[in-house]
Amino acid sequence: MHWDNPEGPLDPDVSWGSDVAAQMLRRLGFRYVSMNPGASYRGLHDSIVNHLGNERPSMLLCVHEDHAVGIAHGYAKATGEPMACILHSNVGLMHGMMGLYNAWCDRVPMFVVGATGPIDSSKRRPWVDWVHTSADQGGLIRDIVKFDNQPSSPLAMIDAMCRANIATRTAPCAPVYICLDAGLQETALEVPPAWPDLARFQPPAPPRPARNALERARQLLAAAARPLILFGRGSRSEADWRARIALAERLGACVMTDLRTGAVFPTDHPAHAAPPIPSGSAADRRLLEQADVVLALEWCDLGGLVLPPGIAAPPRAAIINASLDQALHNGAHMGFQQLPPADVFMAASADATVHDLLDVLKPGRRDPWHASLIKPAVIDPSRLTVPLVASVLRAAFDDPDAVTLACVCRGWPCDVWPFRDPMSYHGKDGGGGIGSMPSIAIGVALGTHEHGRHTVAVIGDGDFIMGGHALWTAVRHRIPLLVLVNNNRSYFNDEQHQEAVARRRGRPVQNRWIGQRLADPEFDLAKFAEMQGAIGVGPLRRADQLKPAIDKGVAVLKSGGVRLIDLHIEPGQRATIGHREG
Ligand SMILES: Cc1ncc(C[n+]2csc(CCOP(=O)(O)OP(=O)(O)O)c2C)c(N)n1
Ligand SMILES: [Mg+2]
Repeated sequence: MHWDNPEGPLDPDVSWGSDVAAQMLRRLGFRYVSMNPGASYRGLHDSIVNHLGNERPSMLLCVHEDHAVGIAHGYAKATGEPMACILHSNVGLMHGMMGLYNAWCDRVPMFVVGATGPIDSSKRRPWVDWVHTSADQGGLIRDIVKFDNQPSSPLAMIDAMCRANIATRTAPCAPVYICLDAGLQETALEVPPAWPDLARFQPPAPPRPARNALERARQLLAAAARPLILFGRGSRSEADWRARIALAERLGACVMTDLRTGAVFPTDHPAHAAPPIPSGSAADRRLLEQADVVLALEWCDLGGLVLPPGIAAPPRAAIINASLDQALHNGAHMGFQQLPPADVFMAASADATVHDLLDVLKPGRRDPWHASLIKPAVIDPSRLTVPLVASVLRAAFDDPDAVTLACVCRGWPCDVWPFRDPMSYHGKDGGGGIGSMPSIAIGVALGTHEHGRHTVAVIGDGDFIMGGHALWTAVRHRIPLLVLVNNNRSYFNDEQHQEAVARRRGRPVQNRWIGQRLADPEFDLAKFAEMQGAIGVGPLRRADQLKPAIDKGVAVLKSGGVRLIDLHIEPGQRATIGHREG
């Protein structure tokens, strides 16, 4: 990766308000900061460059604040750690807001630094400082961050940044926002502040299940003949991954996972009994109807799974729900989903619950009670389909299990490409805000590259066209990435919605494409990539073009480059999911 080195002597003295904020970013351990520049934080910008030497943190220059947030989001998905991100005044914050909403819904940590002012109006430059000053800037996003603060002195800055750091890293995780007054940033300090001992300002360990709730769960699970485990959000740790497998094998459970969240359980394990598509498949329903105990571990939408529209009553199974999510529910947005019923509700970390259950359940090993309902994908080598793409891509790597899929498009065949470790796949955008996946994929690549993994992102054309100018940042900072665009020249998800509405109303379904097709002209995505310094290939229209293009793409990825392959996949060629999204 590549970071810009400043020239000339660094100023080691902490002599300006913004030097304190820059020092705190370093002391809190932030290695990178994604940003788009702006005068509201010109003080902090100078401190990062000329006081810290653009090192720990190093700046990742983005061409849109949505990218700055998305990259921090992807980095958190891959590493479980927050990345810092700076958003200029109210306008940069407004640009970054959709990404923040995605990050909030995805429950990832993120340390967002903002700026406003000068709050002291006598220090404001005419016009621009006035339009870029808001009375309560944090109020724009208060509903989608865990903590926000606008400190008014260097000591208050230290306090606020320590507190925000603890908040964002405490489960359930979510972004935090510290807004720095431009006037305070540019105030000369008489003496540098005393730094806190950060070892004494660490986040608490995630809460474990209460003893009586754990005992009740143990009894239910020990007596269960057909336990079903729903593994939702979980850590990236190998030890937690192994513990989940051990729990499923101990109980003889069937397991479900969800493509909305990152890999938490091997999809090719015999216990993994249903395809990991978002909830609502026929296989999901069959398992739910037969299970006698359901153990939900931070499942992202338990209410929607057990009581979707059209289902009159929840399954008969006893439901054990371990989740911390309720700590983030507020009245502003309904991302808390439908209220799920629970016979045992544990306000506990899902991963801690797995370990605690293993401690109290009798040793042993049982086979899953139901054979897998995952149907093998049909691969027709003569047609350019998503399953063919998956199988050609997999064959192109010597060690495909060392590849990280930042994201996959609809219809991705998890039997062709199983997830076998916590770094193999990183889930969706969290809030359903499209345009974010290119940036999230770059953040994932940044977080995984140092672990020797290669990152591939499979992105829809609508999503890519909205946010694809994020590729420039990957090229600029030498973050290797292979992007495959599943290009059906359409917002196809929404074509399906229009078709459904027309059917219900007895109107012509053939008009479903109007206001949806991305054609006449078609986007030239290869040029779009080339324009940003990446290598762009395509459009590929025939199946026989796939292997040579993917083989070259993998070679570019391995040599540290950024390559995009535009794949023209016929509209309509994707798996239908239970509930359409969007
Ligand atoms: C910011 C935003 N705008 C619009 C939508 C509505 N929407 C949901 S999916 C979708 C289509 C995405 O197109 P593409 O990435 O090409 O995937 P496809 O459905 O074609 O597979 C749209 C427009 C959204 N979810 N977010
Ligand atoms: Mg599309």
